[in-house]
Amino acid sequence: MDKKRVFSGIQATGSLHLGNYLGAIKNWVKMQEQFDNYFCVVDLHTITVPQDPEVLRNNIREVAGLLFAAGLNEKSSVVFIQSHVRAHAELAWLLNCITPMGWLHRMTQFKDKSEKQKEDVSVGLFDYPVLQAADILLYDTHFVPVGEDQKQHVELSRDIAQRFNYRYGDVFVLPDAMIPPVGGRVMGLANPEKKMSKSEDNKNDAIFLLDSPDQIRSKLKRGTTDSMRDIKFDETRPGIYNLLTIYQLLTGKERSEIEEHFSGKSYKDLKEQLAEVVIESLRPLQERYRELTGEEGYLDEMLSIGAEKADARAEEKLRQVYKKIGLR
Ligand code: AQP
Repeated sequence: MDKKRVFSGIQATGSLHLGNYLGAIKNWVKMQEQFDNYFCVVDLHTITVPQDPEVLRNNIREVAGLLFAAGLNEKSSVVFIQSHVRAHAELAWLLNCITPMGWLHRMTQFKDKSEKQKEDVSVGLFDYPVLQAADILLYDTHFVPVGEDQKQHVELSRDIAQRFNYRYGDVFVLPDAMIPPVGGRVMGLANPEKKMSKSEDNKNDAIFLLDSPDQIRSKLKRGTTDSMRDIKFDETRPGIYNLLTIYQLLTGKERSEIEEHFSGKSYKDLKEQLAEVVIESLRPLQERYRELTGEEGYLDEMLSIGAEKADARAEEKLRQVYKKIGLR
């Protein structure tokens, strides 16, 4: 039986963090044998907010390297850089022409991000979800494994696909978001009311995947908690709840077992033990990252294999779309 197709993307807006890992990448790796996978560093999305060219170039390579270091492999997954496959930008334009502005005005991510940008907000940031729809729809994607923050965008991709199919006949598969039951929204350490984020100004808010053991210990030590004592999974106490959730995701233990383990212990104990769990969980990934980036030409070769495979499939879909619209 044919495997269902999965597509997901990740921006190169900065260093990847534990939220990106637990909400997305870890699940991509875990499921890669079960599905036919396309994973992409979405560099065209990344430039919807201002980027320094040299920093951007390095971030793109770092993110791609981390995807392989985390366990994606070129046999089970097509891993590539979005701008290496021209069909993404082309399909986005075609979809722009059938997407009502009102649909984009409702996107909460645009509202949040445009507030930060003020008068510099680009048309690209507003159009971000249409480019994302193009990414997903080009590959006949069934499932889009993402963190909770991306749910609304995946639903929009489905709406755009439906509108296109209604107007021109069946061309696109209707995608569904796939959100992990736990870990879909890892919160910041300094501000546990907000999700952990690459572009957050306070760099102590996120644990980055390439942080050193000392950085990890120090960030967790400063993490915001509360004035209570007991260590319980209580959603009304966001700091402790977040730390326990990270502990749960990395150890795979049951919540009751974790609460029992920390019964009578202090917040300091929790933070110290969690730091060691995070350090040990990231160690193999960090070692693999150093290995593969030290190997001359390895990353370029992997990415060129990925781009070639993605390009072939995307071109075929794009041809169908042009034909349906009446442009060919
Ligand atoms: N805090 C989070 N918890 C769980 N999942 C998360 N993701 C992001 N933050 C969390 C998931 O990671 C994948 C890649 O995200 P992205 O790079 O496309 O952009 P984003 O969602 O906007 O993530 P960031 O880190 O917050 O980046 P910036 O700061 O640039 O906006 C997605 O599946 C996302 O859901």
